[in-house]
Amino acid sequence: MKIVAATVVVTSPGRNFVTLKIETDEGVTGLGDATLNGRELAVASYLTDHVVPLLIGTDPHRIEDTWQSLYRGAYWRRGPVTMAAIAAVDVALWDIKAKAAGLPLYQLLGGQSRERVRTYGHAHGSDIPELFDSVRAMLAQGYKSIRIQTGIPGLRKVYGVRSTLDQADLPVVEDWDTGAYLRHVPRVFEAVRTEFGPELPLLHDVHHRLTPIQAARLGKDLEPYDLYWLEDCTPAENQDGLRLVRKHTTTPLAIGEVFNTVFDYQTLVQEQLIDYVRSSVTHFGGVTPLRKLFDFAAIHQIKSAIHGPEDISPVGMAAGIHLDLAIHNFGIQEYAGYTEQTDEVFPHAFTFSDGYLHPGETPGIGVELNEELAAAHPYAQAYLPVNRLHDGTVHDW
Ligand code: GCO
Ligand code: MG
Repeated sequence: MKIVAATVVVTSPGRNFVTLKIETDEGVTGLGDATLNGRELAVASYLTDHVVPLLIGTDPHRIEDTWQSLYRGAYWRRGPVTMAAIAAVDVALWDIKAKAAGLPLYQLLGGQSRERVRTYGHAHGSDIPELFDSVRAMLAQGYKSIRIQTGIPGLRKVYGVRSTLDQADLPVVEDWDTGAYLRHVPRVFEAVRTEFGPELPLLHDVHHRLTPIQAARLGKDLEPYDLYWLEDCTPAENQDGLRLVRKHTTTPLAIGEVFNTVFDYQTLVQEQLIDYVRSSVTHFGGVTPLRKLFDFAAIHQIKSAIHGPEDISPVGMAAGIHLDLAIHNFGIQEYAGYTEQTDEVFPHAFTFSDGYLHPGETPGIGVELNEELAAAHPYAQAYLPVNRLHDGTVHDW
């Protein structure tokens, strides 16, 4: 089998997605997700201008070799643009291999280790009553584990609180006050536990905003509310900082959605400073390296928790769900769901019901791209917000 064409499709059915389609001389095609929220066209160009010419004429079955040649052959290693581009190729090749074998991808990854994939969804409210309504709505949709995000008194707009997308044609400016946040969040969890009882698994995303000592304090303050995890409590490129957090609190920690390679996790995993690795197929270079990360994490009793916001396309999501079903050290899968418009552009075999996902039995990853419909939703420039302190200083978003 030979690759005869590879094309990049940028479509915006409500938000931007970048998809790579690889075609072979035997008529089997594969799809890969290359969406990097807010920097989409950089990856599209990386693929079209620099990667596609290298693929034409090669054997799509040589996934490991292709991955290594794109990673090592670029000389300039790592980084989100490079790794999203490599991910798209990797997933498209796995899609082709599994279709050629007539098997859903999870069968090539070792077969299922469980019947279905547990998810968590997002509840949010600008205040506690609004948050309670949102938790009830999530429970009604079947979710069994729920991430809790709320507004903070005195702040206009905080990460995770609006369901509409945090995108705009210029970055929205949000405001931040660490003291107000640290005082408020434990009260929120106390209220949620009182209302919804001790059993519901609850998660919270700090979104990289604290120093290690502040994160340590928050982890301690939240211990009575028994969180499933505290996510991205610090900007974790400072891996050493997690030692301090870990010394102070038993609240489980999840980190890694902005990481691109296993090297970003080296200290965190080897010293067991975290409990869940959060990378997605799309931002980590594909199924090939993510599988290796999960095996590395497993040795240290760390579980998977694939990043699954709306800005991972159904193609990237599907690839993740196949991994979730197959690996032994699965933890939980984030699932924000998709709009009808997105589902029409990307018809998929994976299903969500009763709080669980299943990748389906369609050969490959089980996602198609409706190219006509995709063309009807052209790219629209969009940025993530920026975050500023009250004196105007830029803070982590
Ligand atoms: C999450 C994430 C996302 C990111 C988004 C940025 O836990 O789902 O933090 O909400 O902010 O993916 O593009
Ligand atoms: Mg997050």
